[in-house]
Formats: sequence, C-alpha cells, structure tokens
Amino acid sequence: MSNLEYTSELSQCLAPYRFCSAITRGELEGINVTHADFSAVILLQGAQLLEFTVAGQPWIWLSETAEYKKGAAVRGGIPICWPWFGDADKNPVAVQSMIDLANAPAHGFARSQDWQINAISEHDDRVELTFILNSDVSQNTPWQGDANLSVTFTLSATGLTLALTTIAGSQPLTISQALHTYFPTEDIFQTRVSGFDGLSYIDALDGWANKTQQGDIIFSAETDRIYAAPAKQTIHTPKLRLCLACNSASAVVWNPWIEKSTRLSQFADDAWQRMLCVESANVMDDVVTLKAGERSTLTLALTIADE
Ligand code: TA6
Repeated sequence: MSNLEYTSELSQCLAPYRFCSAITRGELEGINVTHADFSAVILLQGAQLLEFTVAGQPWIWLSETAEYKKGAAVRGGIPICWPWFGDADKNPVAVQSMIDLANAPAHGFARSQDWQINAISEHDDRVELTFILNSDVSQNTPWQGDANLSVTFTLSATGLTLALTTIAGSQPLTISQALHTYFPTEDIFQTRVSGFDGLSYIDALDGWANKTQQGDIIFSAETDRIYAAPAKQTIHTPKLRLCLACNSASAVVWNPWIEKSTRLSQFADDAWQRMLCVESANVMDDVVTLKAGERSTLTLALTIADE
C-alpha cells in the first residue's frame, strides 16, 4: 500500500489515483471512489463513509437532510464512535474514568475530528484506503487517554470491510467503540435482522433491563438495544439481504421510530421507515482494555448474504 505524502490540497494528493478523487460537501472534504462496479464517498472528518453502492444499489443509508458542517457528524453512513459509545456516563467505570463527563459529547470525538488520508492502494477489483487520527487530537478533548487510531476500508464489488485499529500510547486504556452503520430499507415493516435468536440484550428504552431475543429482530416501535452479538448477522430488507460479519461480541440495534424522529437532527420525520442501524461494537461487558503500546482492531465485513 503506497504511503501518501499528505498535503493540505486533497485533490493534489489524489491526482495519481485512477478511482479516487477529491470532493467537497458543504464545509467538508472527502474522497470519491468511482469504480465501474462499485462506488463510495468517505469524508476526512471522522473518516466517515457516507455512501457505498454496488452496481448502483446503495448498501448504506444517508439522511436526505444530511448537513455537512465542521465538527458535527453527518447523519448516516458509518460514523466511528470512539473512544466511547453513547452517553459517556452510561459506560463501564473503566471507560468513564478517562473522560471528563461534564463535557463529553455522545459517541466520543473521533467522528467529528479531521482525520488524514494515509495510504491508498488501487487494484483492478478493489480499492483500499487508510485514514489516521493522531493521538495529539485527544489533547483538546474531554478524554485523558493517549492512543493512535487508524481505519482501513477495503471496497470491492463483493462488499466492504472496515478495520478500526486502536494503538495505546504510553498509558493503558479502556475504551468502548462502535461502527454505527446505517442501512437502507424500502419498508421497515418488511425488515428483520437474523442471527440474534436466544441471545441476551440490554433494552435501553426499558430501564436498561436485561432481556432475551426471541427469533429475528423486527421493528414495531422505537428500538435501542445492546446485544451480545454473534459473529454473523443478516439484515433482510425488501431489496437487499446483507451479511454483516464482525469480530466483536456486542452490537447495537437502533431505530428511532415516529416520535424520536421528530427530535433528531438531520432526520426527516418519516425517515424511520427507510433505515435501521446495526452497529458492530465493543460496549458494556465487551469493552477493550489495552496495556501501553498494545493494539486492538474492530472489524466489520459486509457482503451479500447467501441465504
Ligand atoms: O446507537 C444508538 C444511539 O445510541 C441512539 O441512542 C441514538 O442516540 C443514536 O445512537 C444516534 O446518536 P447521534 O448522536 O448520532 O444522534
């Protein structure tokens, strides 16, 4: 993979590449990947993948009312929630102990910081892009930890993989994290997620009660659950059946439904009918603890499901 000589001029950076070009959306810069068989858009802010299509079929949902502003995650795509997931004060103490809780934004700060494109490797059938977030960014955040973060996307006509690697600095650390993936559906009422039958989950909408999943996950009300996750999950929508493979043991399933949709930023009142989130995570009992210098990688792989 060739290391890029990062320059502030993204288009200059990308000039040597066949499939990658610089784009601007509102206040944000990003990389447009255009291959005959697949396409993607990835912002420098948050290294946030916004779009991924195969043969013109979107595999990822992006809000119709998305806003592209500095310092605020765009609604949709795959926001990277790091070095904590959700509300900081809902995390295990080991995660909380590194955070100034009074000033902690939901889902950490990685998704709202500027990352750098570090390497691009193009092949006839796939494109790999690596972005990095240097540890000095955490100096201006409510996090006392010290780590380097990188994410590598591998895009092809067979699917998308994402590998998020945390390398601890001079101090040990405990983090929670999630790849907050938004999926499209033509009809939430004809949508289900399989693979979780019999597994336990925490219901964030029912006093964080522990429950057990019966059968496939279907949607008939606001849904916000933290699951003990299987390695392989399948998302069934009217037009698409995707296999989501992940190397962690927890996942979050979310749909805001009717009432919360009216209170969400960058979200049409009826958008709950056209999306769902299945988030590959390390949360609650599945948080990541690293010794100084140790590394850990959270991976997800999206492919067409074969059943
Ligand atoms: O992943 C589910 C969740 O934690 C929900 O509770 C909701 O807050 C969602 O994330 C979106 O959060 P955001 O900060 O991106 O609006």
